[in-house]
Amino acid sequence: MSDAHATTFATQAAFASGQPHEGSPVTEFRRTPDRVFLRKFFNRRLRFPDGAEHEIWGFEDEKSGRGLPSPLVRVTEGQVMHGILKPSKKVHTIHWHGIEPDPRNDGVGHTSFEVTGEYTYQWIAEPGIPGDPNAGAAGSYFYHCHVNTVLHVQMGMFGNVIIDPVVHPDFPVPAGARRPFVDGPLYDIATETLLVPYSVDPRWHQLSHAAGLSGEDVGLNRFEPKHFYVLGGNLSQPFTGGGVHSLEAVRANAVGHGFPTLLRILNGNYFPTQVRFTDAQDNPVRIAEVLSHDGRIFRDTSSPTGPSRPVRDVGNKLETAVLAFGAAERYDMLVCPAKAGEYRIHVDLIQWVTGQVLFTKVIPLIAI
Ligand SMILES: [Cu+2]
Repeated sequence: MSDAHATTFATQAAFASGQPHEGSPVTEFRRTPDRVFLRKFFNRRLRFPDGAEHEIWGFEDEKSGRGLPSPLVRVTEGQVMHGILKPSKKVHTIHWHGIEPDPRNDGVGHTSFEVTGEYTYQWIAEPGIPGDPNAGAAGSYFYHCHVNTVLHVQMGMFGNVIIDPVVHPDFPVPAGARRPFVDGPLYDIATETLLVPYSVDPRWHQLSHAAGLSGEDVGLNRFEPKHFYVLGGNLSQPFTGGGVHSLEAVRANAVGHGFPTLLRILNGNYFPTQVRFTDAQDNPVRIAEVLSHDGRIFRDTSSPTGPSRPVRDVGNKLETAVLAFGAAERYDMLVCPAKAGEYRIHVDLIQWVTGQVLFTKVIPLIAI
């Protein structure tokens, strides 16, 4: 079969380098926003916790400073989100990874355009309905540049997206607590924590904006990390002041001490990564209860007519001491240490061909 309207490309390189560039395209079907986020390109050398300095590209807003990861986008289901991209001199986009808006607002050049001037991305997070596996957007996502994607994401052009649920009358929310999704468990706002493994191949950080796009071999098939970091921090305060936001410790509520703690993980690496929860003597402890993956809730869908309750509510809590995941994956979990004291989160970076553990970072987990 042939399609007279289809465009074909002689090579992958021709396809990748031939993206439509637009100056400042209009946002179609524009609505009054509930939340507006400015995302301006920057480049800057940043000093990391191991003393190394790397050239980093990222997005900043009016208050964030020039940091890594780029500032959080956090909205509530039902809100109209506007994300204003100002790419500076060259072309960039913002891809809203996992959100799935229409093509113009999804920031993928292959299906829309790359932006040279300014563009306002617009999307609405769909409200959840208790027991409905097909409704609701609440969960953890991320945004990143989708121009020369493999390079630009490694350069630091990514940030986290969190969508909070609407409050349903059957699932009220007391002060100091929140739910990860409309009929999810209550968690403690004060200890909610973000964990983002990220590694650096310094060779990549010397490449230029369009390196490899015209078919020349610049070695983007070889990722050889020399540094491994765990970014993130406590989400009860915004990350400000720029620089590298590194996760030094996790504070979590012990069972019975207030609402449990929610940990949100985004793998900012290209290699498989795993987290292991142990006590202070490095014995595995099953204190992580996994709630959702990539913004999708683990529900019991055994009945074709529903309701589809969270698996934890039908006797199938997903409790574990270890969790492995690949690039760009997100997991949301409650962390429920049995008693107050010191625990540990070990984060392993794994070579994707050999399976060898290249780096391990140990984050103290202080249960209170
Ligand atoms: Cu970019």
